[in-house]
Amino acid sequence: MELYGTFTSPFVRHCRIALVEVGLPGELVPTDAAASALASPTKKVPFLVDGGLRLTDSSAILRHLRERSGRVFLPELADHDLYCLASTALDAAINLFYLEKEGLTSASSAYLGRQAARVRSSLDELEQRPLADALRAAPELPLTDGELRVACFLDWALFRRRLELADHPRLRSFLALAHGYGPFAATAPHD
Ligand SMILES: N[C@@H](CCC(=O)N[C@@H](CS)C(=O)NCC(=O)O)C(=O)O
Repeated sequence: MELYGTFTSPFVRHCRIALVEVGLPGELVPTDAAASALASPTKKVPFLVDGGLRLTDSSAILRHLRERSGRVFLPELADHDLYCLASTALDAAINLFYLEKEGLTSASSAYLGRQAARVRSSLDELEQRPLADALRAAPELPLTDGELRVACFLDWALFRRRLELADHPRLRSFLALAHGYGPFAATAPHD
């Protein structure tokens, strides 16, 4: 099984964590934007090749990995919503990141302003959600996929200096807990 992606992408990171967790043979094939533009119809990473199966989105890849190890992907509705909330915020934050590299900012576009507001309000909402902070008695337990998506989002945004968590103490302590989880720590973003 080959997972194509970069060492910085939070979507790829979530799949790398799942690959470690499920313990199936598989490897990350480093792929830059130019290569993914040729190799995947979405022109995004991650994408996955497993024999004759080709998957083009992290959600389908995670479902495939979880199901291959006999688990149900996102079995709890609340965790599924958490996953979607973090994914939407992450999509918006990544769009802003790419567009700002080209000189387009939330000050110059009403739509980008809404994207920035979406990231902020999602962060405020995440601060209120029950995450595996001090509430979780056994920190060595794997995080849920909703929680992993939140952790991948936050860690990427901090790595890229897209946000600070000064006003979000619960998210700060949640992320500290995630850093204590081996597969999360082992997949930290780097250029
Ligand atoms: N919905 C996709 C999003 C993946 C995504 O946005 N990947 C980014 C990297 S973090 C990408 O490849 N962007 C390239 C581009 O937008 O041109 C998934 O969950 O896999």
